[in-house]
Amino acid sequence: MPTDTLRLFFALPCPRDTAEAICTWRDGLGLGGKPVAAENLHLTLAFLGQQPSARLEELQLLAAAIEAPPFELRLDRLGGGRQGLLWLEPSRMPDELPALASELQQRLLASGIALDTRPLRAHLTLVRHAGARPREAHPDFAWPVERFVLYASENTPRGVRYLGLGNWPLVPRLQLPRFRPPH
Ligand code: 2AM
Repeated sequence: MPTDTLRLFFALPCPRDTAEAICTWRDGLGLGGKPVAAENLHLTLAFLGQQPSARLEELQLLAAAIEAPPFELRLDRLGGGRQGLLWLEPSRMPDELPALASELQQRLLASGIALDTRPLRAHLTLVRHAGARPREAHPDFAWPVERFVLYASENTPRGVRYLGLGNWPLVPRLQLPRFRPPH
C-alpha cells in the first residue's frame, strides 16, 4: 500500500455469518459478472477517496467523537445501477442510518474533506458487471449494526482488499428517568 495517500471510506461491515448467507443466496441466482467476496460485503456511509495518510489520526479522532445508537439493518430489496451493478438495499430505511451517515459527512466536510455531493443511496454491492438481473428475487437479510469502520481500499493482484483502520461502537442513548418536581 502506498504510504503517502490512502483510498478511504467509512462503512458498516456485514457480519461474517450474514455475509456467507448473502453470498450463498446470491451465487444461487446465477448472475455472472464479478461477485463481491464475502469478506468485502459492506454498506458505505461516506466515501472519502484518496486522502493523505498524514490525516489518518485526525479521521480516527473525528470518528471516535461520534455518538450514535445501534440499530437493526434489514436488507430486503434487490437494486441495480449502471454497468451491471447489483446490490441489496432496505425497503424501509431505519432512521439511525441516514442520521449516522449525515453526522459523519458533516464532520468530514467541517474538516475540509470534499465528499461526493450526491445523496447517500444506502446499498450493499453484491455483483459488478452482472450479466443478468433476476426477475424474481426475494432477499431478506438483517443484522444488528453495532459499530462502524474506517477502511482503506487496496488493489492487490488477487483483487480489492479492504483494510480496517479503526472501528467505533454505536452506543445506546442513556435513558434518563423523567424529572419529577418535588411536591
Ligand atoms: P459501490 O460498491 O457502489 O462501488 C469502496 O469503494 C466503497 O465506496 C464501495 O461501497 C463503493 O460503492 C463506494 N464508493 C466508491 N466510489 C464512490 C463514490 N465516488 N461516491 C460514493 N461511494 C463510492
